[in-house]
Amino acid sequence: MEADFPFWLRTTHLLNFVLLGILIRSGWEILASLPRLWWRNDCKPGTEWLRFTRRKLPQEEGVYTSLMDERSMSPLLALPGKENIGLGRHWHGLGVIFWVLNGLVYVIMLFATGLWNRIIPTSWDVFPQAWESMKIYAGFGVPSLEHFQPYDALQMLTYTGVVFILAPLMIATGLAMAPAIRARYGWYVKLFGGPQGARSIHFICHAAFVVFMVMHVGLVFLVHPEYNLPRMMLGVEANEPEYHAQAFTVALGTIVVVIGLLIGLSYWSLANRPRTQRFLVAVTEPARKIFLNRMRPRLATRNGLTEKDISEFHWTNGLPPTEDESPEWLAHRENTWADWRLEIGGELDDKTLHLSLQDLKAMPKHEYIATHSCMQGWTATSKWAGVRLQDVLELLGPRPDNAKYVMIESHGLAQVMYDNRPREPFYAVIPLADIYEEGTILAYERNGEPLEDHLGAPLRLRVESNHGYKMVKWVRKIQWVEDYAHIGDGRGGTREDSAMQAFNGRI
Ligand SMILES: Nc1nc2c(c(=O)[nH]1)N[C@H]1C(S)=C(S)[C@@H](COP(=O)(O)O)O[C@H]1N2
Ligand SMILES: [Mo]
Repeated sequence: MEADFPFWLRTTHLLNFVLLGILIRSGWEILASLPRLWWRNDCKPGTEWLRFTRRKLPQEEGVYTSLMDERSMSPLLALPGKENIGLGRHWHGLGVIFWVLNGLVYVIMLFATGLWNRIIPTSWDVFPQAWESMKIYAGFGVPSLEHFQPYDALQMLTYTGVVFILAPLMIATGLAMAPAIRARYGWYVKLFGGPQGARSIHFICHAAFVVFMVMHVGLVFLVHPEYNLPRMMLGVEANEPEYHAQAFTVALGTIVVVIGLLIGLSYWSLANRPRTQRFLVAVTEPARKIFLNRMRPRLATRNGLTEKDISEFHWTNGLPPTEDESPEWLAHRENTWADWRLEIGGELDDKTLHLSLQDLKAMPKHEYIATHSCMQGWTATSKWAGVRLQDVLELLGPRPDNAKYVMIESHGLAQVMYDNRPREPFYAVIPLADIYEEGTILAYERNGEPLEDHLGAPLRLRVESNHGYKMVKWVRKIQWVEDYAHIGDGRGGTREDSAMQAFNGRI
């Protein structure tokens, strides 16, 4: 009877397995980049509720970077493994896009074909019946076949829970971690207790998914396999032993092939990381363009943050320049920035200006409260103040026609280069839309105080719809550019180059 397990059901089910594999394995890569979970949104060291590292964190701010906390995972477990958070995030993005599409097809077909009534309970009797099944399983028994029509009460409840509660919660908490969403719909992120609540719930739901998958696969082989497997695998209702053997082989073979494929993706990814990055960016770019790139922050009105949300602790990524890295920056700091100048202007401009901190402070000041999020997973909420990037750029005169981006360079060097060449100055390229959004400032103050050294003194960039890696600290120079292909490795920023992140800092 083909209708029982129709082709669309078997196909979406198989794809779901592959895509969940991609999501879980790339999720582990992302978690490994900061192997700690918090409920507190400032991620203060020592307040984790769960950690996967023995490393003890210093309590002092600004001496330890999140990059130092990253763990290397085996490519057998994580996608791709070996400290490749950028590629891990891209794989996660690809997984999400296709998993959500596949899930939509499944749910639409479920209702279109009426098969929904097999998994969604319509009577309260399902609870006592499920309880009975549970007692049988607890005694290592198996409910008898007539309970499976085709699913028993416990299965119905579990499937309904996974499809209609767990999966949507996974999507909802995933969205709540995107900086672009947080800067625009702060109230939404507060529903989960803030970004760290969302991150922790996302992790707990993932654990539930893993437990479900293990039990689900296990029970398929243990509970009336001669009845289930031929229907699921072959779409036939046949209890003859030869069908059973065939279905068993197909089921086991499929699992082995999928696991092999998932591990293969890791090794394929690591074999040529720039190529993997290009491939994953190309596949995920349309979805990024449609959903995240349009979101603009509404800092003053809608992010819902108040003074009460300001963090007690602020993580650091990237330590202040040292004597070898920038003697110049150190000399300016000694001199409390009196002779320090921000250089603005470059190839596309007919003039170059040198602005002192006093010049910048004399310009209109913009101040707001926002939550910083590092792509590795930590967050911190602060009140930032500074001058709008667009106001500073206007001092150069009208924007040159061919100017498409602003390139921002730091006094500091990149923490690492992916191919181990000598470290180059940290830089980021910001597209027009981000330059003109509310809250894109060159900040010289945090929480009403001059910027501290580790936070980017004397001047750092803030682009609230983006992840931290776009927000250059210890800014030295800004200029209009037409393209970024010729800058660095041509990916639009130090973290894009070295960690192979997306050009757009929203994921
Ligand atoms: N010059 C420079 N700027 C930088 C970095 C860096 O390593 N060097 N790290 C970036 C990253 S990945 C993050 S998350 C933020 C961290 O900002 P914070 O140290 O002020 O918290 O700075 C960004 N700006
Ligand atoms: Mo970061």
